[in-house]
Amino acid sequence: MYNHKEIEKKWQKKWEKDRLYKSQDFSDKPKFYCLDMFPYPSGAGLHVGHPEGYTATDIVSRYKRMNGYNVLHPMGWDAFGLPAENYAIKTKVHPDKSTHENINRFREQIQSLGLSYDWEREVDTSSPEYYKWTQWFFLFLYKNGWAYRKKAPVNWCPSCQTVLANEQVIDGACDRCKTKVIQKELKQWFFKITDFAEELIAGLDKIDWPESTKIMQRHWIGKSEGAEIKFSIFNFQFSISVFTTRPDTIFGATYLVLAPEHKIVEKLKDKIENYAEIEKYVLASKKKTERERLAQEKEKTGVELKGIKAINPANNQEIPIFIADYVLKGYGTGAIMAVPKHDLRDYLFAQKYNLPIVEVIKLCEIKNEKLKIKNHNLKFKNNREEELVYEDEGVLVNSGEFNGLDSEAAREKITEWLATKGLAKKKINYKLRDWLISRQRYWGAPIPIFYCEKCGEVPVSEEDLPVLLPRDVDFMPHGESPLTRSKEFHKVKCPKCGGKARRESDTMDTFVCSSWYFFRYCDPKNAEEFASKKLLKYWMPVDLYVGGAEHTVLHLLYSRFFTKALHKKGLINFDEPFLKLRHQGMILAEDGRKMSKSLGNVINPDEVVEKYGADTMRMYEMFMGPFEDSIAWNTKGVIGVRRFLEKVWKIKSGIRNQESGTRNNKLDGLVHRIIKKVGVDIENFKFNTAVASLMILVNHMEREEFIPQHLFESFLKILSPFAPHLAEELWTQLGYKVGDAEGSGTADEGSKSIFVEKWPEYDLRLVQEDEVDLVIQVNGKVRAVVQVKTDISESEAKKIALKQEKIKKWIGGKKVRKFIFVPGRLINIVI
Ligand code: ANZ
Ligand code: ZN
Repeated sequence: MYNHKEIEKKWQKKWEKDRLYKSQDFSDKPKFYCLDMFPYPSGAGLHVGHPEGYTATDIVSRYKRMNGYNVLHPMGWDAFGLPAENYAIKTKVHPDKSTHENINRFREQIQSLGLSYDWEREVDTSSPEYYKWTQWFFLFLYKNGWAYRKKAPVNWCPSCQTVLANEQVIDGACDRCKTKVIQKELKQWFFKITDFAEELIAGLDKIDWPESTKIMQRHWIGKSEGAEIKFSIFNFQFSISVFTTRPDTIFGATYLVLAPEHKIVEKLKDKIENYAEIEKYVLASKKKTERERLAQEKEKTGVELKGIKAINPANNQEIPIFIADYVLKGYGTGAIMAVPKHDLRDYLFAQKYNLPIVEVIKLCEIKNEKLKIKNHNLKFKNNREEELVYEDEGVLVNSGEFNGLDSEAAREKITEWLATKGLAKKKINYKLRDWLISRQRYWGAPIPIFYCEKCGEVPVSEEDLPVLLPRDVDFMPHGESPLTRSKEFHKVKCPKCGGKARRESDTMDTFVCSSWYFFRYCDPKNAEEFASKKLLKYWMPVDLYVGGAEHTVLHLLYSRFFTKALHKKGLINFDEPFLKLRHQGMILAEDGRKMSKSLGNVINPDEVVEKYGADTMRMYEMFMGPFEDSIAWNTKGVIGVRRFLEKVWKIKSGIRNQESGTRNNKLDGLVHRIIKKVGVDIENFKFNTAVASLMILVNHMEREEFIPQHLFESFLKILSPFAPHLAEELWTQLGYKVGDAEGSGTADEGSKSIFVEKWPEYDLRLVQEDEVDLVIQVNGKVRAVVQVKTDISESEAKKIALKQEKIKKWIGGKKVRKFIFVPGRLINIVI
């Protein structure tokens, strides 16, 4: 009987004892680095979604090993983070304790799935051995001018007296107490990811990632090309620069709008007649979050700076200047030229404040088909405003000497023209902002900086790392970083002058920890470097990276940024960390909804493993459907997979070890075809069809009186990445000694696991034998070729031939006079 409980535990122990999955640093074999996104060890334990990706990488890892690769397949823990701290606030359990309990549970759960990780490389981002190097990365960026401090707003809950992460702010209110969240300015640390904007875009072209993820990254970086144009202020020495992507519309710019925080507002104080009103507006907009300010549906508000005017450099007209919160301080120059006829936001604003609307771009119907189509889409988008606002490109009107040019040419010409007068320059802007890494939190890696009364900001020297996270900290919210109150932590002297100093009390965003963990796996025990150059050179870049598509834009971007920074400084010889990326789809509950505790529809992986076995669980998750698709759990499907494995177990009793020569021809061909198919499917992440092929094969074998052992062995080998425990068990039962799991401690001489076997080769002849190209002729002329079974009958061949669209066309409704059939080769239709 197939007793999964006994088999699975037994082999898991044995594999661990034999260190079967240990990766060798350096080897003659080609290397393959196969990585999972490491989990956050949450209190809820493993979710059935985790094993989906983990099984996929496990299959690939086992397959690659059997194909002669030296595989690095590690696992670890993204252990710092807010949930553990919140849990601590609620229950008073120290985050270190709860986190490590969770890690132990996760590890056990993962191990129960028989995943082939090299556990000797396990990393835990909350351990000092690890975060020492997270701090090292901070210093590395700092020394190169890529880490700096500036004031920035944080979400602040006045009732909880604490800083909130963005995800803790729900509809502008504190997630916990529902108090309205305000913005508070704090001095915080940033990483200068913006220095790498261009490289981060360019690099995407050379990596094999899902197109949708690349698009999200490009979008996030948000490159836009345009010009900075100077508008002088009437009767005043200052001018205002605007950033625009549409210099072609400048003759239609009928007013300027500044962000409320724009510096010039203060400079113009004496000139502005309604300064009190302006100040009030500025104050009010400071209270809004950026998201609120940008909300499309919100009515636009603003105030005119009375008493001053700007001059449109294209037509020298005097135009009014407003401040309005729909213009953001942090983007472009924080000022825009408003073109109400051709920009919807400007249009709505102009309507409200009665400002002139001038048309300068017209759709040219005859000249340009493409524009017509674009315009059609726009109408669809804007519906009501469609006649009034034209946001697309076209031909210039009301634009002096530029009339008649198309937008693209006009952008160039107008920018050039203004540039000769020193009023414009080409400019590229990025939406990407520098990465704010300060967290006013306890459970994270301390930022290795001192503040000295005399010397100011002083970096901790590398020899003094790690800056240990003090253990006895009151992490209850008191309105400041919890580390501020640790006396122990601040008992320090300035390393430069020996004077009075204190440590930075913010910790780092946990995304910093996860931006470099894949380097650490290459050399996890190294105490001198985050990883040795040699090992990085050997193992990196990651050949295959698998994880969910949600929440990964930032992680993937930050990891690429770290890689590019190291590369720029010559510390590594590659500049993209993840060559190939794949995302698994989401596993939904049986009812088709998202699994959630409150809906009570969560499937517990432990129960599935307990009841049906890890091999069933693994194979079922691979069989559910295409790997990237979101699919609902189905217990009937689980049972089906279990039955399949039981069949495999039963078939084994029909194995005959026969002399060669007595080949089972039919089965031979099928086995070879499926060896090929499973290999190709694994390479292409088509695990579901690989499992389906294995099932077809087993159904055939079931019908055979006996099965030659060599064929069954091949079958076991291709089954083994999917159902490793069962395959190993049957492999030994066939007489391959793998040693006794409870045995003497050392692996026996000659004990050979199925996983050190070679992936079976297929016989090209046998693969092809089963299918042939059937040539279809009409009146002796070749009109089509189709793939058919080798042994196709005449009547089947006729049917297939007549079904082909091409053939139907050639026959054209005429009567068929006769068929000439050459078995396995050709059919000729005579009309
Ligand atoms: C004039 C104009 C005419 C514009 C027109 C658009 C259409 P992207 O593509 O996102 O870079 N803009 C510039 N800085 C801004 C800021 N700080 N806050 C809000 N809006 C800002 O968009 C660039 C366009 O967004 C710029 O081009 C500017 O409006 C606006 F028919 O200038 B445009
Ligand atoms: Zn000092």
